[in-house]
Order: sequence, then structure tokens, then C-alpha cells
Amino acid sequence: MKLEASLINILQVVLLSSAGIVSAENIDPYDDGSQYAYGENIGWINFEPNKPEPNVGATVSDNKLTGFVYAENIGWIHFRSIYIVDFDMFANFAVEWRETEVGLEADLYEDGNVNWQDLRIFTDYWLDECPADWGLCPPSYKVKTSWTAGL
Ligand SMILES: [Ca+2]
Repeated sequence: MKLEASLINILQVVLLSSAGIVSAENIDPYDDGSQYAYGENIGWINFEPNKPEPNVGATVSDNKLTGFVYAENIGWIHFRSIYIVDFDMFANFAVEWRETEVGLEADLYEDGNVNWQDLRIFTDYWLDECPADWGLCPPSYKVKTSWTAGL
């Protein structure tokens, strides 16, 4: 009986957690169509597109705007808040492999050489968020907000 109750509790936690993942956006909370913006060249922008995929729609939090919105004339717009250390970034790293010069972006150990020490640091971050001080990261075009829930 106790085991059954514990399994039900675990299942409830999992279901509640996954419900939060599916509904990531927080635009138009009253479902009254307050989800559009207009730009002369890009047309109507839908901040709550009717798609069930995760991250579709905008999410406004205390300090950032994230997610995908859809503009009728240009397509999807991605408000990206982080970059992941992945193969694209590894390609940038490889361009400077074995280079010797001060200020190289791939010189993560900062000794003027891009070598195994730098590769070790790079792999320590594999599939994690790219550290903000790495030159290997794409430029940050984050959207920041000062919005606070309930105000
Ligand atoms: Ca180095």
C-alpha cells in the first residue's frame, strides 16, 4: 500500500513537471488575442503561435525574453538566451588549432597557444552553456526585460 502511494506521488510529480515543459510561453494569459505586434516590413508577429512544440511562443521573465515567435513576412524569429558548446562552436575552435598569438578566441587557457590544454577546457563545457567571456560564443543579442510578474 505504501509503495503504491509512493508511486502515485512520483507519477503526479512527473506529470506536473512535464506540464510545465509543454506550456513554456506566457503570452496572452487571458486568451483574448493579446499576442500580436506589427512591423511595416515584417508584417504581423504572433508571440503565441498555435504550435504544440516546446519553446514555440514567447516567454517573458524578470530579466529576459525567450522562445520562438512567427512573423508573417519573414518567418520564425528566435529569441535566444544561451548558446550551447557544440559542433558549430568546435568548428570555430578548430580554425585556430595550433595557432600561436595573443588574443586568440580559442586560447581558453590564455597562454598564447591553442593546444590540448585549450581543448581540455573546451570539452569540459561540451553541450553546456557557452561561458559569456568566451570569444568563441556568437555575439549575444539577448533581449532583456525589467518586467516583474504581478506588477
Ligand atoms: Ca592556450
